[in-house]
Amino acid sequence: MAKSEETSSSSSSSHRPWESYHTVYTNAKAGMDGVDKEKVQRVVYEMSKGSKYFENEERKEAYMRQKIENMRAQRAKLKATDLSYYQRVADKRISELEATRDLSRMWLHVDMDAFYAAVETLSNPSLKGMPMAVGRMSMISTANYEARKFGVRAAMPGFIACKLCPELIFVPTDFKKYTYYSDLTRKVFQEYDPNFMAASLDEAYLDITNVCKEKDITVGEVTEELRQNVYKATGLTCSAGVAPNRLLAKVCSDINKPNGQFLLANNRAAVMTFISSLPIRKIGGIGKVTEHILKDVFEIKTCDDLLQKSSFLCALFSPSSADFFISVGLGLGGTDAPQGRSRKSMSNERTFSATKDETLFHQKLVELAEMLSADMEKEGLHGRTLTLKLKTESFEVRTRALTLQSYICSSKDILKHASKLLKAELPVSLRLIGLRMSHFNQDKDGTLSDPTQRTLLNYIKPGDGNVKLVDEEHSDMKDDSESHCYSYTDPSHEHLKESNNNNEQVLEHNKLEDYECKYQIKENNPVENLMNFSEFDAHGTEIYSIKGRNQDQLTVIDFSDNRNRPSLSYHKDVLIWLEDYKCSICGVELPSSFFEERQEHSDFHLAEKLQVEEESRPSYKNFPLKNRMRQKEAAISQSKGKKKQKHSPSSGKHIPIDAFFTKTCHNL
Ligand code: DCP
Ligand code: MG
Repeated sequence: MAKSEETSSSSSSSHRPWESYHTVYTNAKAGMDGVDKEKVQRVVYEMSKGSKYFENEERKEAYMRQKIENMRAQRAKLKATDLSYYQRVADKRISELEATRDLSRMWLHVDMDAFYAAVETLSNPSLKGMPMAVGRMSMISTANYEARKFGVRAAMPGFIACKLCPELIFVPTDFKKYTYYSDLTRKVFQEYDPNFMAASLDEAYLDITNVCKEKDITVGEVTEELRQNVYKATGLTCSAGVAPNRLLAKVCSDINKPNGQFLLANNRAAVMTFISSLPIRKIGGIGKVTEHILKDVFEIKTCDDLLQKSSFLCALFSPSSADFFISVGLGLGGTDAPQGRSRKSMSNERTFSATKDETLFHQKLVELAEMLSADMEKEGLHGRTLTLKLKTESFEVRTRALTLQSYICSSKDILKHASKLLKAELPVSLRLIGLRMSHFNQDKDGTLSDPTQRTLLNYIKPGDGNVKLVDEEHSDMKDDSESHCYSYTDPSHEHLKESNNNNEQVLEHNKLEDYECKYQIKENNPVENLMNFSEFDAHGTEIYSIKGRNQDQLTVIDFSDNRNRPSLSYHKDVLIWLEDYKCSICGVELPSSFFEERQEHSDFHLAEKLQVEEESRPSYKNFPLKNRMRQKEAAISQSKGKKKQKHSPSSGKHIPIDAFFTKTCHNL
């Protein structure tokens, strides 16, 4: 069938279904310019169709289409008078945002080339020149540039990569090695900017304004020198971009990858020229869904189009989303010195001989809480996310985290929450207990801001829609079904900081959901909005990724409620990002800036889990493989014929698509 589709002269997309099948791994990365994108799409499509992963992709696609239709309908309702009004609103915001432009700093974004793959090649030089991927059959963490020529890339399942590149060599991940090399690079970065911001193991932002003056050399020379020093220290190459702000610096570092650099002058004309033809997708913070909505509803393809269509954006998006889009159109981004951000977490731990002695555990917790509190006090820090680390007798490492609604610092508070986390684990035999505090809040002037002002938690009422949250008032760790909130900050999204909300009143009448700025969720139906925003959920354990614009947080909230899902108990395999970057299920490391890849990765685990659950059903096991395949084929051709007809809940074979929209259908 694939062949006839391939040779078909018809250009109709229904004959080439893969053309509309976009996953994160059909999106080009550096080194993939000459790749036959259609071939990659076709292989990905052919190899994943019929799988749970595929079904989930279809659900996401359907969800996105609905969003687009909603927006189109809203757009069609705008009258000429509305548009001229919103043009005035937009013009005002453009001039206000323009007034914030700061061209006084030079930011450098440095990103290692094919990082994990390059490290593996250092340890095994025979891999040099061979197409190679780091990861497993289930998922690839990265691929070297030789493999990328075949369309193989990070976040792609290994079995698909093998199809694209049969010669592909797989090397398993080894995080110790990557951390070691990352530390070496950071020592170099430190010499150029002691306050550099590490965005992940392989990338960092440096303010090189001062070092250029001190060394009295040009920006280009400093960049060249830094890259050489990284190479000397590690044997690894990196690429860099320099621009007047971090948002643009990140875009620039990708331009001459691998082993290259790109400098954007710090003057307005250069910035505007650069941004004018830049595709919106190149911007960190504009992912697949946003890209499609902007393209399909407003014909916005380049950053300049964002300015041209600013009246529509102001009319149909929340003020903060519109501000973000306009500031991208103006080429604005974060320029401030990241004070108070250098410390992301503080932790301590105690090792002892394995024991079940709960009195000893308590004693250790008291010590740890006191030490942690003292350390935090020394630096004037207050934190919201407390993580308990345990190592069991059998060396299994468990981490349990909770995010509070208010900041804490006292040993009493730390102990109270740590004890709750520990209690849920008892009885247990342990050999290590550790505590970590993260998610600090300290404004530049040292004052604490009010976390209740802008946290997502504000918009979720505990108990609403079976949502359970851990916060000061509502945590109930006695319950078997734990809940975690896990938050992290993405420095690359600093430009997304909410600016003023002058337009709030004006735009209030727009009933369009704010699909990105969840902190503007209407209080009256918060869960619904969250569901609308979440692009995936799970059977039994629901994980919602919410892209928060406030304080640039991306928050993953685990809403586990087993009442509605009796067949599944709370699973240990809830995906959270340990230490801000490690997948708690498979250990794959994904920096917080890879928002979309993280979603994709979560989807993958979700699909994997659903597949396992389905296959473990007695009816499934007793059903011979051949028949199962036939049934799958039949289901595919049936669904093709019926154009995405929803599965009936009674069919029992697949999770009905409706199940994923139950809380939102009346809203769509
Ligand atoms: N990574 C991952 N899974 C992803 C993306 C990245 O595990 N989906 C890991 C492996 C990468 C590292 O993060 O080596 C850095 O990510 P980059 O996007 O910077 O990719 P690379 O450094 O591998 O390649 P390059 O930067 O040259 O494009
Ligand atoms: Mg890299």
